[in-house]
Amino acid sequence: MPPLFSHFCPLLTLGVCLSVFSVRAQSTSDSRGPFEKTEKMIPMRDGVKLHTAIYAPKSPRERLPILFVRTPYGVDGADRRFDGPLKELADEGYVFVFQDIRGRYRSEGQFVMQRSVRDPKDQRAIDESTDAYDTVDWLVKNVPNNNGRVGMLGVSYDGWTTVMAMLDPHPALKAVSPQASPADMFLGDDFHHNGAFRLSYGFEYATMMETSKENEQFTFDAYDTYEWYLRLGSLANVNEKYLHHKIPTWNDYVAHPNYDAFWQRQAAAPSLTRVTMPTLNVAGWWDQEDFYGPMKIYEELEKHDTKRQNYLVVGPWNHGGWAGEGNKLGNIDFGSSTGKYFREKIQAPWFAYFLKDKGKLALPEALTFRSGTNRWESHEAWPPRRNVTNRNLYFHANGRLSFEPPASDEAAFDGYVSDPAHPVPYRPRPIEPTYFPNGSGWYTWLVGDQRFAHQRPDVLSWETEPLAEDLTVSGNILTHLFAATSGTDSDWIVKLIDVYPETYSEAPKMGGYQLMVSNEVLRGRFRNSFSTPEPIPANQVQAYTLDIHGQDHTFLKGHKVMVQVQSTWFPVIDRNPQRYVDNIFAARETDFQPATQRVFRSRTHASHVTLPVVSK
Ligand code: PG9
Repeated sequence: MPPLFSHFCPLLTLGVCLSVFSVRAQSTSDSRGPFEKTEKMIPMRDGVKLHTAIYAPKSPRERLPILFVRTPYGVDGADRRFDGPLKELADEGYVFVFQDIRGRYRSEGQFVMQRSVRDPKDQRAIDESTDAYDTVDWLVKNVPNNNGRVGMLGVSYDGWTTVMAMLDPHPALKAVSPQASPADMFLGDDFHHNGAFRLSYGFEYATMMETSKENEQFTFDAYDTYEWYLRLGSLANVNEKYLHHKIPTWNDYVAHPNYDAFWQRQAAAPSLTRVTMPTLNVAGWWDQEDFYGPMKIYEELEKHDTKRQNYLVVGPWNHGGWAGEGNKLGNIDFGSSTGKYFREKIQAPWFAYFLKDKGKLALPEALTFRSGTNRWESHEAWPPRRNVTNRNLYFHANGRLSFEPPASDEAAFDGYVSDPAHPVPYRPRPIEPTYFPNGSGWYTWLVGDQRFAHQRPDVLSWETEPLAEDLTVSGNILTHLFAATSGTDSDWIVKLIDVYPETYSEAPKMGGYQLMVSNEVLRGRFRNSFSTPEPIPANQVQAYTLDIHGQDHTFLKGHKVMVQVQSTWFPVIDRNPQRYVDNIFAARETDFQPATQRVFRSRTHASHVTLPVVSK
């Protein structure tokens, strides 16, 4: 990430922390010639006006399509992106339009976090879809020399506003690229994963967005937020001590601890019942915010994609990482400029094809970057079916992992004590605030070396022998855990890890590196239903199925495959009290208790990870 862009920047793909820059001059000039900037307050159907910045090339050679971004993060300084993440598109030639969504920055109206889709029976209702529609309608009628076609794109929140626009689109909206858009905040994106609350992100994002109309970060009195969140104690203290019920999204977390109508209505996934236009879905394998979302959006649209208009690209990126060069993420080197490749060879030609009738479309159904071998791979479907066989990797005694199932019927298990008073940090401390202005480990924690957790007494590990040949996994990875807890609720966290050989000659620093390739958490109370939680019967073996997500990765010859299991991941996940309480947000200090955990590896209770293995 260029230094200018590395700070406090929820929308990294746009490459600018818009809120910290002041407005630039009205006319901007670069190698492509000057852009003329105009600012408009565009009226929506209910009279609310939205602040919109329009950048039109001053002397276009032809009538141009419009590329439109809707954002809650402020649009001032958006033209800086023409020399950054939007360069390839700017070189191609578009009118660019950036809009502050309702209630944010200089737009009128009220901001609602991921405003849910309107009731179609209510003629007067508005949502992000109607705001996009009304704006597109105004743009095609009022922007001089436009060719009548509009495209939308954006990352994360801006990806989600793109998804909303495609649900019920204006006829001039012809192509969209939702990138790292969340699809379901309870099941897999920013605020919860499988019902486990993402404490640090949920708290810091809600306060950043809802303290005022502009981004405003919560001020911690500790550099190491691990310490701060631990001192906070139970979640009830958030409103009692800090927020005083003033942050609507925090109040929603508290009022909706289960997957109820509130979360189901907010989720985009159920609305994706038709493909309304060509759609380029983009995701990053190591997206620390929204990986579930783009994969789910692709999957849902794919069910209705009779005209083959739904595409998927997944690269070796963190959240919005395709805005940068993409050669490296943290310590991991991918051997080429994957971000530049995406922008130049995929995104720019894709929009030019649909908005300008230019060129040929050479994109396969799904294009994924395979880490390990570090190559782009084309697929006829995602998850791929051709040459892929599911193979189970079983947990054994003495930390061994193997494709052989356990033979013995003995109640064999490995165990640990999970203590919420001493939770396992999710990344090595100090854990700076998420969008800390002086840099934060947040952006790369998913590729961090897992050795810091490996030998902890509250983390279990199993690993294979060094591989005799490459092992490629391509598709969705499932974990089947047979586990018992002495408590009545528990989190189960599973991490699939590529262990580099100690004699890693090309890069000695990487010797023994433990690279997490897939991971997930399941809050035990939701093992049978996300809507109706149930206590876990203490000390009884339960079967847990946990989707630890898709991957396209080669464990190279000589590397080992490792699985780690633990029950805390703090403070990215709040501490499960490990005593069942109806609403974890109302738990008291006295509800928190250590629990003895057992993970079974017998013939009848054979815990394992199912890998989609590619045959040669
Ligand atoms: N991950 C951010 C977000 C999107 C939507 C809702 C809440 C958070 C973002 O980067 O925009």
